[in-house]
Amino acid sequence: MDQKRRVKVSRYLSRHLRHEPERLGIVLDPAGWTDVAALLAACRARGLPLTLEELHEVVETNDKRRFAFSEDGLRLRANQGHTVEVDLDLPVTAPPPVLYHGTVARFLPLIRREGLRPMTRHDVHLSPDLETARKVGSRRGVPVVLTVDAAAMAAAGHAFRVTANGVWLAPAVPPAYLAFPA
Ligand code: HQG
Repeated sequence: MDQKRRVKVSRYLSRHLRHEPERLGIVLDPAGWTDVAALLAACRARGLPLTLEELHEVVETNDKRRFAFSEDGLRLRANQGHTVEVDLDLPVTAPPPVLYHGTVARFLPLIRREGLRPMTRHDVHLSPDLETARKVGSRRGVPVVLTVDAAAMAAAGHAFRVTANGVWLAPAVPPAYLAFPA
């Protein structure tokens, strides 16, 4: 499969496994899993025919490991980024001392006032390194990277979780824990 088709399939899967399963006619269980056979049948019926081998290729080569198979390989889910109600059942985990959040300048006035909020997602997404945060911010323009004092937040009782693909999640980040670039 060429890279262009991989990206197309990845976007298609993200859309339906995170946001609009009903549009494809698939069902997600409470933890976000969908049946692989039903998923492939739905893709075929809706005009994006995909073999099981191709699905494995997309999942395994995905640049951000956006998807994961269940251990028995019969179910698939998105590792993070949902807007539909799902409980990924990730354990609370001690974060690294510092995390990063990539955004753009136009959001800064509100972020200074109210901190980071999950907006349409379930959690605020935080990156373990600067480079990843820069990439996240650059989806919207010139990236601005905020530094999160995760150690202080955790010490104050805020819960952090980490997804299977290394994205750190927090319900919110109050402004007191944010450092803004000069
Ligand atoms: C901003 C992609 C105003 C926030 C990425 C961000 C990531 C506020 C936007 C993942 C705010 C939300 C998540 C506040 C936060 N006022 N704006 N109080 N608090 N914002 O897309 O973090 O390719 O929901 O800075 O790579 O950009 O989908 O979150 O700009 O990992 O796998 O509101 O999505 O991964 O945007 O990105 P998003 P995000 P995938």
